[in-house]
Amino acid sequence: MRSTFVISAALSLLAPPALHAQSTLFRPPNLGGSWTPEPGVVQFDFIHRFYVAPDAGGHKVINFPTFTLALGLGHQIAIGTHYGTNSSVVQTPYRPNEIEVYARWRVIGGEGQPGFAISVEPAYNFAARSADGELSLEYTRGRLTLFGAARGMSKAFGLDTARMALAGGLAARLTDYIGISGDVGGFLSPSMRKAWSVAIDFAIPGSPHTFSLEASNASTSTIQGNSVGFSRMLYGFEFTIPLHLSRFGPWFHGPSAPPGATGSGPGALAGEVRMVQLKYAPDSITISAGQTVTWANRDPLEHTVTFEGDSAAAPIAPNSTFSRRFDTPGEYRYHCTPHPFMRGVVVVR
Ligand SMILES: [Cu+2]
Repeated sequence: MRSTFVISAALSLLAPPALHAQSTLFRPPNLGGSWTPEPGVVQFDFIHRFYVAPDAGGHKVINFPTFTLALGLGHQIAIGTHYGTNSSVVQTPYRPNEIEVYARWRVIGGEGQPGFAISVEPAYNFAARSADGELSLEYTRGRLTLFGAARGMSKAFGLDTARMALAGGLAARLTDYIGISGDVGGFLSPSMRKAWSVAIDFAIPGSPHTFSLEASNASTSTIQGNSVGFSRMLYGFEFTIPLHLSRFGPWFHGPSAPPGATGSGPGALAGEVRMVQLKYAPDSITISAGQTVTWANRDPLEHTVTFEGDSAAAPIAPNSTFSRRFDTPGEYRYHCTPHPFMRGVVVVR
């Protein structure tokens, strides 16, 4: 029992928190998949692809960046935008600035969860002036996720042509930190070049970031850009940056009043739980309905008090407190998100 605890504690410290946070280990480069940031999380991704063109007297690097900015709204819904600055999607008239706005709803499933995940994504591409959409299906078993997508565009490439594209891919996690992924997709018309990609994906230990090294012939990461191959092979990378907005609370409130500290009646304090040496002390506290518990962080690192079903608990800075009032009798189990082996319970009578 004790050795199990020590092992699980050690593993929890080593486990990358990125694994379930819009990680490139769970998506091939040219498929949107079912990526949906958690509520209150802004996802910033940067995809940079390039080729080296022979130029007069030297070499010139031609770059194809796509920025993704998305916000999780809760209920598995996200809104966002993809912005490709050197797009080859719309050629007549040439519109290299390609902006796509989208919403995505993950109807079932979750990132890396076993079984199926399905998401729907309506979008609008301002360069093509086209209403686009993607229906995405994923199947995860162990370290492997398979992907399929059906795409529709009302005005593909800015031409007056509605088109459909299909795509498929896979992501295989060789370890918790390293994966490989790839995909192929395109229009049903055989005259149009298919888009493809291959990548090696890394989770950066101890951070929420993931990183991919990619090769692909697709220039932008929009529904249209992911559906057509360009005349050259591009190399590049993708870097994912989830921004938990609650982390920035101390900028505005000072470290002694972290966001997420729920209001509480000052006279109803029932007890204090300290967070010290990676433990809640005491780890079980019994109070009466209507009373408030305060957690005080006495460790030199951030903890959280995350109740079951509460995905966006705010970090509690060193020497800060968090209070919650409990009005309904019951057992309230909680843990620390960065240190999941830290567990406690509030019993309300
Ligand atoms: Cu902790």
